[in-house]
Amino acid sequence: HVPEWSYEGENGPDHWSMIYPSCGGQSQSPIDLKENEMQQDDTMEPFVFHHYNELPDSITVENVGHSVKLTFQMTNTPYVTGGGLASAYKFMQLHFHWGIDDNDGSEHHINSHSYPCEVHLVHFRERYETPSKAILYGDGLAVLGSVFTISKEDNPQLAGLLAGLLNVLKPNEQVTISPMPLSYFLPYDTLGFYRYKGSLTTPPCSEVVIWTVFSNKLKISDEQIRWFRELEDFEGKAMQHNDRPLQPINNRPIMMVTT
Ligand code: GRE
Ligand code: ZN
Repeated sequence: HVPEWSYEGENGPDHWSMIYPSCGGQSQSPIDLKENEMQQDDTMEPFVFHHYNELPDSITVENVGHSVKLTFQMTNTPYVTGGGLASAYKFMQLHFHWGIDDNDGSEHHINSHSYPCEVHLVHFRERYETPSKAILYGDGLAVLGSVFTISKEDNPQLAGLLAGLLNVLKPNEQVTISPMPLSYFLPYDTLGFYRYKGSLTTPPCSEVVIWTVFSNKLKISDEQIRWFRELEDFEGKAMQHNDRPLQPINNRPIMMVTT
């Protein structure tokens, strides 16, 4: 199976816009989040995370060929309000981006520093009813991103997920893993964050995302991150990295929230 896009070679990021025009747009993600070029916003109310601490009935892990995606089966769908968002955004899925080695792999950079891994919690605006309708609007999605730093010790909160990866080594494979709360994928302190308007970081690169990247970091060990790189892509090759290169900011305002 030859994919329409990939992270290397003929179908790599420089070529995405030939088939997916939005990928060549003016409000693309990811970007370098430089604090000295941001405006401080101390009027924004904090986020409120609803049902993020509840245990789901189950979690499905799927190899989607260019990443690994988790969906949560639960009675009360988690949703987020506050944090400068206009209204409620419902959780859809989370997925990861990582790099060839521990020196890079995060999609966003913070003060020109790249981190080895980044998780994206993708939400759609509830008033648009479905994800497919939401992506027709510039404020259709809210993605909450967190970068990881390397810890000496394994992060025990990731153990269940990483064990599951062994069962989804090939694209389209799925496995159910033991339930854990969505809050495991948010940093402990979510008060500090960066905010800007951007895009999906994968084709079709739709410019429909209100981005939040938390300034606090999650933790993962080098041994743990290696499991992600073992996953196979659509071409049967190891998914060594799936981080899109930095995109131009083009004068977009970037806000920094610390209160
Ligand atoms: C991605 O595929 O990486 C992605 C989405 C949706 C929102 C943001 C994002 O699928 O990075
Ligand atoms: Zn992503």
